[in-house]
Amino acid sequence: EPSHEIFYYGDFPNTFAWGTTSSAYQIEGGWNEDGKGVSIWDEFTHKLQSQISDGSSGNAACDSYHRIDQDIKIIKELRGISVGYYRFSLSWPRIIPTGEINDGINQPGVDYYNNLIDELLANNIQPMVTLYHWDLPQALQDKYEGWLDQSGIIVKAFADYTDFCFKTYGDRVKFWITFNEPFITAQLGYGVAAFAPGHYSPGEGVYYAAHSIIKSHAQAYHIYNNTYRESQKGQIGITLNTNWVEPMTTTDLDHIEASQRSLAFSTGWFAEPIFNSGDYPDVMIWNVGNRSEYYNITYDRLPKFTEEEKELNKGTSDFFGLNHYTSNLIVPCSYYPEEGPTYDSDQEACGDGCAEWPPSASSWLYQVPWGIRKLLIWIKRTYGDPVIYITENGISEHFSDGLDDDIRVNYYKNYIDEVLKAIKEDDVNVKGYTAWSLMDNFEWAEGYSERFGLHWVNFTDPERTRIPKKSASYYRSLAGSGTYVRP
Ligand code: PNW
Repeated sequence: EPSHEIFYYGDFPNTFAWGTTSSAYQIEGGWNEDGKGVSIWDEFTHKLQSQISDGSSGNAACDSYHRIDQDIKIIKELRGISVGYYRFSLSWPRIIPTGEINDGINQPGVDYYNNLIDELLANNIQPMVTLYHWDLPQALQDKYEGWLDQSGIIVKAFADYTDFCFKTYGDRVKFWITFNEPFITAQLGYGVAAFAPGHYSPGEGVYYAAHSIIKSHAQAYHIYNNTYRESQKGQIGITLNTNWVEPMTTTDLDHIEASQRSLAFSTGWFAEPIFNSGDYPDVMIWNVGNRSEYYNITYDRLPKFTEEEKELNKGTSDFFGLNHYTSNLIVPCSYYPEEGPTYDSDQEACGDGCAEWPPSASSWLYQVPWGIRKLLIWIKRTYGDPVIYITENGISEHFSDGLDDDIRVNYYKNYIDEVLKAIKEDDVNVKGYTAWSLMDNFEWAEGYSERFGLHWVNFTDPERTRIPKKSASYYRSLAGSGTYVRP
C-alpha cells in the first residue's frame, strides 16, 4: 500500500470515488463519420486555423471513435482497487446532427455511446456523463446564434437532447453533468472569441450566453428530476471551473473586496443562481448596472431572471462539480475600455498567477496546491456545504515531453494531499476526485502542444498508441488505497 505514507493526514474514506476524464471533441476524432453533424469546434478549427497554436484540429484526435477497446484497456489498467469511474462527454451533433431532435437522430452515434457505456460497465467502471463539453451543433449556431439565443429555442433544443439521453442511456448512467465549465463557453466562446464559436461580444454576448446556459441547465435538471429520477435513481448536477484567488495583500481591504468580486464574477455567476438565491450575485448586478450607466447603456447587459425562473434555477444540482487547476493573485483595478464595457472591466478586479509559483506548459496554470484546500473551504461556506465532486484537476507538459512526468506525479501528490486535508481537517464533503486527463488529447486553442494525460499518446502513429506515464502508476497506487468503486 505505497500510497498511504505520503499522506500526512491519514487515509481517504473508504467511500471515496476515484476517476479519470476526457471530453468528446478532445479525444474522439471521426468528426464527419457515420452521419455525425458538424460542431462549432469542427467549424472553428477548420476555418480559423490561426486560432489554434499548432494549426491542428480534433478531426482525428485520439481516434477514440474507433478505439473504444484501447480506451477501456487503459482505464481498466488504471483501476487499481478503486479507480471506479470514467467521466466522458457525449457529442450532441453525433447523436442529433442538427441539434434539433425533430430533424432526426443519428443511430450510429447513439450506438457508439451505448457500446462505450456497456463496455465500461462490463469492466466494472461506472460512467459519469457530461452532456455538454463545448461541441455545440453548428446548425444551432448558424440558425439561432447558439447560446446567444434568448428566445427559448436553444433552451428547448438542449432540453430535448438531454431528455433523449436520459431515456436512452439512463438505465445504465447514474451520474449526469449538464454543462462543463459554462464560464469558459460564455467568456472564451462568446466574449473574447478565443474558443468556438469565436463570437466577439465581451460586454454583452458573454452575459447572454451564460443566461441561456443557466436556463438550459435548470430545464435539464427538472426533466431528470420529474421524469427519470424515480425510476433511474441517478444524480444530476453541473461542473464549474474556478481558480482560487488570493488578495495581493491581506492587509488592504480593497484587495480583499476585489478578490471577493472576482469569485462572484467567476464561480458566483453560475453558483449563486444554482446553489443559492436563484439569481446572479448582487455585486455582479450592481457592477454591471453601474458600468452600463456610465456608458449610457439603457438595456440590461446582464439579463434579468423572472421570479419564476429564479425558482426554477434554485437547488438544481445534486452536487457541486468542481474543475480546478490553479490560483491567482488579485488587485482592485478600474478602467473603462473605449470599445465599451466588458466582462473583464465590469469586475474591477484584475489577477494573474504569481511568478514565484512553479509553472506548467500552460501559460495560465501555476502549481498552487494549497489553493484547492482554500477553495473547497470557500465552497463549503458559501454554498451550504454541498457534496463536492472534483471533476477535473491536472497539469500540462509540452508536446516534446515523455513518460517520466515527475512534474505531474508531484502535482497530483500535492493537490490530492490538500484535498485530503480539506476532508479531514475542514470537514468538506468531497466525495470524489477525477484526474484530467486519461490521456493526452486535443487541448483546444493549444492543439496538441500541451499534454495533460496520465497516458502518453503518439499522435503521429495512425494507431494512436497510448502508453502509461509514471503518473499513471502513481495514480493507480493511490486509488488502490480505497475500496469504493462508484461515484
Ligand atoms: C478545462 N483557462 O478547460 C476543460 O474542461 C478541459 O476540456 C481542458 O482540456 C482542461 O481544462 C485543461 O485546460 C480549461 O484558460 C481551459 O483558464 C482553459 C482554462 C481553464 C480550463
